[in-house]
Amino acid sequence: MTDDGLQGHARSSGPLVLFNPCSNAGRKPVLPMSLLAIGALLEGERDYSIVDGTLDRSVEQTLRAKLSGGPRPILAVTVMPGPQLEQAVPVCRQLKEEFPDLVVVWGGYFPSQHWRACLASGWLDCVVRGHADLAFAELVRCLGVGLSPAQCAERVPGLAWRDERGEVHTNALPPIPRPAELPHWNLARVDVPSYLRKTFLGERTIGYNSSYGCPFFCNFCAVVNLVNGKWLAEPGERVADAVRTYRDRWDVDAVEFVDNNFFTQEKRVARFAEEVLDLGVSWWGEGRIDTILGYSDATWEVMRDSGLRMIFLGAESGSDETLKRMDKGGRMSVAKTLEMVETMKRWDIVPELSFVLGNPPDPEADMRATLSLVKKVKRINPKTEIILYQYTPVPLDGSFFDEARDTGFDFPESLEEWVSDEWREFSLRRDRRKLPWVERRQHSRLKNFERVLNAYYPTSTMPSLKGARRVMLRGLSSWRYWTGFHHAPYELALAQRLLRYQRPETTGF
Ligand code: B12
Repeated sequence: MTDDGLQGHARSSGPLVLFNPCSNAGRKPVLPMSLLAIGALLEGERDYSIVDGTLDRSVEQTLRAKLSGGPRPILAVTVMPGPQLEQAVPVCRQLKEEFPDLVVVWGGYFPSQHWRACLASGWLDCVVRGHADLAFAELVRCLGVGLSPAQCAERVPGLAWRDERGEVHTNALPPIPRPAELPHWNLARVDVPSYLRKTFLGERTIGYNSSYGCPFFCNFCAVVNLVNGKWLAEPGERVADAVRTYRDRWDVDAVEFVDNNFFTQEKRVARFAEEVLDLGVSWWGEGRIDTILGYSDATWEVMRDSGLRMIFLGAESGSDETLKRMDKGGRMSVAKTLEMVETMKRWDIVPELSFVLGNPPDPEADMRATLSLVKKVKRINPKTEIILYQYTPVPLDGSFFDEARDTGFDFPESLEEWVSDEWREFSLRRDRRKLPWVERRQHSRLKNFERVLNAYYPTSTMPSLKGARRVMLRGLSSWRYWTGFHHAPYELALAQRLLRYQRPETTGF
């Protein structure tokens, strides 16, 4: 990286702090991979520290101390919709008051999509949208010589900023960098042992990300807004090296690949699996049913033998018509979902199916088709994990979003509104109050079905939920499961509360 065009500006290298707001009330820390990724491009050029709100219970004090070390500090924050936003807003607003020359920069899924609401706050200085590994390093260099975000605009792809008249602007998203060409994360920037968790996969589980993007355009998925159908990845060998390093240095015995689509390329996955065959590490990842169903038996075998335990798969709906309207694309169909759960039973790898229900315009019919498919899947492969999401709009023109808007739906225009209780629940994809086309009775039906399903088939991803506890839940719920009488399952709600029943999609494993 050169600093042509930056000569003549006095350097100011105040503290640079990368902040991961608390992402789950359960305080299950997940390696802040977004920040490790953007930090990697600064190594050797600009010092920085990473602060994690999920780990640090006095995070504001920590941030205050770290930002007090020099002129024009920079606070760079990664933000997902939901709990992270809820912590990021008050903390950043307060720190900006205390440090008037602080530059607050946001990045990640929420600001990449809702940059106008972010800039409308007045205290957030700029956003770098998209996969900003290279763009953020360029912004830091620019700010480092005393330029304002607006003055950096021509140099930073993906930048969204406010000009001196207060008007907001955005550059086009940055080109997605090639993960194979990016520097490795500097894991010395975080306390890795604090991120090792006991999960159903292993005693010492940690996360890794080996690719950016997804080649598909499902219209309920926010990833499309960041990558527009592109997918770029590290080669299998490099992924295996990362896992080997985890194993050798921290005795990791399980890895969660958080890639949006880890299984896009069979050759890469097979190469990775061959490379880690002897490591004794269990692993989990996300992929597409129609893609993986096309894999050879040899690839299935090496995946199983290399420790693959479960695959997160977007089954989405029990209606082929809805799959079409979702732009699921590829060769996806309901028949493929059934074929997949059968195939995975044969290979003894657990399918974790996620469904998106309550889609406009006819959520009733849509829900009926999907709930009956869920029962069919459980008959074929009872081990299948089921995740039921309420369709929650993402700003994607020409999709369900248009139909949602036709019913009066629209996003908040301010961050203060986004962190209100109703919109927080909205972001967790579990609430109907902001979804005009979903009636209360439909939503209760979904929640009641979910309650009964999770009692009759409790998740296997909760290490603490075994033996008598599982039998008790199943016993309590079997009459409801088989009669289909799901109304008012209070006894099951109480039992699950007593057992601290955890849902992987909100808190991770
Ligand atoms: C790990 C993870 C979690 C972890 C928490 C992680 C953490 N940071 O503490 C857990 C399991 C707790 C979690 C929970 C939820 N999550 Co989540 N999560 C992920 C996941 C799988 C990986 C994130 C990651 O580390 N990726 C790897 C890094 C390298 O990539 P990245 O994050 O995209 O970062 C790049 C860019 O975004 C950008 N960038 C990111 N941050 C920053 C910051 C700055 C300053 C800059 C300049 C750039 C930048 O540059 C980075 C490098 O290219 C993503 C999907 C995905 N694969 O990204 C979903 C994802 C972000 N989660 C999502 C959601 C919806 C949730 C939940 C609301 C789910 C729910 N129903 O409860 C909750 C809410 C939690 C919350 N808000 O606090 C959605 C967001 C969709 C949307 N509408 O925006 C995603 C996209 C999944 C999906 N496909 O829909 N999540």
